[in-house]
Amino acid sequence: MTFETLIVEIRGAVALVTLNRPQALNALNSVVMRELSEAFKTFDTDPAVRAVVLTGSEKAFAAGADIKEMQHVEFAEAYSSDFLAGWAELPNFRKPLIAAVSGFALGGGCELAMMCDFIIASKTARFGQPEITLGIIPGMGGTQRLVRAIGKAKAMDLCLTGRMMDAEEAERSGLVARVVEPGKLIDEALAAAERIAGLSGPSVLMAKEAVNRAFELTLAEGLRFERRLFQALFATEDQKEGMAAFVEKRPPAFKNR
Ligand code: CO8
Repeated sequence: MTFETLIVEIRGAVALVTLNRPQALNALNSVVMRELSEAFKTFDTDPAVRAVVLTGSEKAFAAGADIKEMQHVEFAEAYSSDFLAGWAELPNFRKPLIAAVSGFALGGGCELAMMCDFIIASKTARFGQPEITLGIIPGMGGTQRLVRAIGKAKAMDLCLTGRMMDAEEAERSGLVARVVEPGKLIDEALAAAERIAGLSGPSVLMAKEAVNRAFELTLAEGLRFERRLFQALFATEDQKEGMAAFVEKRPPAFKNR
């Protein structure tokens, strides 16, 4: 796959996607949006890709939506074209998706990281929603996913002041799953993705689907949904294999069915 704004490398069962607009600190323009959507559609239908890592550069995961591209947009045009709606497709990606964040993850960059299943951050990572300093507000989850990730107090602090938080604060707040030394970021993210890719495909997809439903459903409905998926997994060969392997004290050989 060849793109203008992305580098895609297939490493075994894992696709490593690197945002590649260094001249603009990986600012997210319409080309990035279109190319990411295209890449993820391909991964979704390619059985060889079993997990994805999304990263940026050492200096910036992404410094937000492209301000130069947005600068002259008018309301009527934004509303009629449902400006930015294309980004809403990404959370529909069904396979595991890890964000590996180094440097700035600001505005749309922080929102893009939050669309991933979890975030592994380098100690150099800085997260923020600086839209308020531009006379706008977050437009792709900064006022919604951030509240669910770190709670109202911190989300309000970030959205109203536009300040950045470092990796340590982000981990403490629950935005980030792991913080690693700068040179170890990609290795750690790839290792996590490879570990997931080696597990049973149906249970991995169902685990992701069930966790995401927690954001949409009441507790009672969520628990019922989880239980039905749990029960369904007993129809898979991989459940028989996983449990037999445990009992026989050997590694499982999953077949993804
Ligand atoms: N858009 C366009 N260009 C950018 C952006 C951006 N968001 N961020 C940086 N750049 C460009 C700069 O203009 C500069 O280019 P040039 O050399 O041609 O002037 C180059 O990248 C390097 O940037 P700096 O010289 O500013 O680098 P510094 O190290 O001095 O500063 C900062 C780094 C602090 C990250 C600074 O660049 C900055 O504040 N950037 C803007 C951050 C921001 O406000 N982001 C929010 C944008 S609005 C938004 O994201 C709305 C979200 C809507 C939903 C999107 C869905 C995904």
